[in-house]
Amino acid sequence: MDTGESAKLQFDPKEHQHLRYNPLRDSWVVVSAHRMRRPWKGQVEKVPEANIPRHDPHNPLCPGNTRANGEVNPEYDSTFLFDNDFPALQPNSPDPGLDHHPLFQTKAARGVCKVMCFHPWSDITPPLMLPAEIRKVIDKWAELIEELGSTYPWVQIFENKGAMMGCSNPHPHCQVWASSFLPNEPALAERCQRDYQQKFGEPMLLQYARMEAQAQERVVVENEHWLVVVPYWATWPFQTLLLPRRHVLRLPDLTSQERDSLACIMKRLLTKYDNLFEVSFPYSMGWHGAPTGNYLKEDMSHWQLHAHYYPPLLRSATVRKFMVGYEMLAQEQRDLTPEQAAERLRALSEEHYKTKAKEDQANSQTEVK
Ligand code: H2U
Repeated sequence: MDTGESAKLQFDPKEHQHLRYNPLRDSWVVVSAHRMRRPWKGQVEKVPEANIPRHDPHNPLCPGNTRANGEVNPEYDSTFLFDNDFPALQPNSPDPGLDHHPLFQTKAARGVCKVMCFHPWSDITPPLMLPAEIRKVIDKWAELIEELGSTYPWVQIFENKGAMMGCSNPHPHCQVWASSFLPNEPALAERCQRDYQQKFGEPMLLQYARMEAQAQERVVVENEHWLVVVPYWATWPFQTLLLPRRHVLRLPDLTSQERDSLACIMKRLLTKYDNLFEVSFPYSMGWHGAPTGNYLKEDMSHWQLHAHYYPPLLRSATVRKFMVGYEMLAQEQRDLTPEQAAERLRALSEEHYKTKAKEDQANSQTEVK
């Protein structure tokens, strides 16, 4: 395996492939940054639609329009929450009964699915919303965790942004699925954080945020209450992890000041994302906090609230990272180092390219006059 040559080389993470450990998933990722140099002749994605109308009379998510189930949306002027008309989880599904064979196991799955529109306009996205408007979304998220979490052990808030991430509608919105079971990803995060606290005596992500804030190498944006990093173990090219600096278990525990501060940091991060390739940046994002329902009565202090952003783009607005062959059959692999990704995001302006373009246009018109 080792030809003896490797001993003579000085390790450089940008040049030499290596493995990194993801302590939240108890798994490893292959980092091979030198692969960014390979030519790309593969699939080229469509650039996201730029001319979305503010109000489309046929879009079921717009104010005043009729949805698939015949219900008419109110003329909402802020956030708007409704039950998903095509829910993957329903509250009253019958029990499948038990099959005791280990190869044919089944369990009951119950829950509710909701959709939340962020804003009445279809031509706006979170980075272009005002911090006060994002704050309303955060308050609604916290309310939903409180309300649905009073009975359900897991409430997953997630946003699929852009057609590339399977989003079916350009209107700014997220989904909320509450389930009677702890899904695989949070169950893994639960086990890993519990084990870490038992072994090292501190919540994993609290310690992690402190160490990243000190090192600065992978920090993208930060403020008094929050920190965004490209995690040491990131798998998606420009994946980020949003962490509070204080120990917080769940969204409803955030103070008013922390929520305002969260709205600001989300806007800064998402503006940088859009500025990277001057495109409305696609991603799937979601919140992970301590489980709820019956877990509310248990000590969950090993948990730390956090949000994951998983964007698929790699090289440009049209070339994405595919998690296919090796990733599906062997192990996750990434092409640029998390430090390189963080550096690129950090260097980007916090003024949105669309806002800047409008300002530049206005200035040039003033000069002509
Ligand atoms: P996505 O864009 O992430 O697919 O979310 C849109 C959701 O909105 C989707 O889950 C729901 C779809 O079921 N929806 C309704 O509930 N009613 C409608 O009339 C259209 C879309």
